[in-house]
Amino acid sequence: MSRDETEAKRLRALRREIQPELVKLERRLFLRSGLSLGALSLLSGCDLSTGTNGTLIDRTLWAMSRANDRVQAWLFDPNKLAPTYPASMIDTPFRFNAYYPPDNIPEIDEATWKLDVSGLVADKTPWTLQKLRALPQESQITRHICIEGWSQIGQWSGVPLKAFLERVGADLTAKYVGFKCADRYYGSLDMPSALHPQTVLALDFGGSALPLEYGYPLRVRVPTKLGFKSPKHIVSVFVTNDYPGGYWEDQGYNWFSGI
Ligand SMILES: Nc1nc2c(c(=O)[nH]1)N[C@H]1C(S)=C(S)[C@@H](COP(=O)(O)O)O[C@H]1N2
Ligand SMILES: [Mo]
Repeated sequence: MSRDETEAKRLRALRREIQPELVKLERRLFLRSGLSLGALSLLSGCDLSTGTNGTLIDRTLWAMSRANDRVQAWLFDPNKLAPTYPASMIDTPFRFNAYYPPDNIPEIDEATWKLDVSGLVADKTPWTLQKLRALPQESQITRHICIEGWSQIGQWSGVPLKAFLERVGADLTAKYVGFKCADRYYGSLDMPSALHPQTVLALDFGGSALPLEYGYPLRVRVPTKLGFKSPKHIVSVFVTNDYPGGYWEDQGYNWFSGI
């Protein structure tokens, strides 16, 4: 037997050995975060499921199965960044998704639209699009992962939610940031995820104003979480210690759903 064959045999045996541990680990990840290993690897940029370097994968999985506490801590690390991509990887056309078909996208009157701010904040003055555009903007190319089993790469730009919350004098020690939308959608984030450097109030998609179907005029974009945690067409932001839930969360989806 060649050295490679011996190594492959050893790794296959190792994989068989850790299989029950892996199944347990994946189950625990799913229960804690609502993520499969596949979705987790997409969000984290960590190739856990496929690849060419079998040795590395096996070692990674082995390490994960041995270090569950570390994996859990890593899952909830608010500073862990979602992977970013080059412009050449942007998917066009981008997929539309909502709990209704495209003909039901809410109509927004730009002249009267405003973003209401309420709850545990010092300044409750509503915001216009013009005022939001005057704040420093942040742009990123990230992967949007829908729990229904598809993912696409897009470019979103806007105001980092952290900068916005600081600007309105939000109580950053509060537990939740909630959002209400122009349709019947609503959602909420844990404060660490709201303050995450990649979480933005997006005004632009692919370099121009958000198209109607992708959340005009303002949407939340949270690349460290599954797509349903990014409400479109938002009309209100509030800071609270009372769990606000969310459209899908209240129907059983895992609330955290991120890394
Ligand atoms: N207001 C609103 N926001 C929403 C939804 C919705 O139905 N209404 N659907 C969510 C889900 S499940 C996904 S996958 C994304 C889809 O965003 P896209 O249309 O830009 O792909 O929006 C999220 N935000
Ligand atoms: Mo979704």
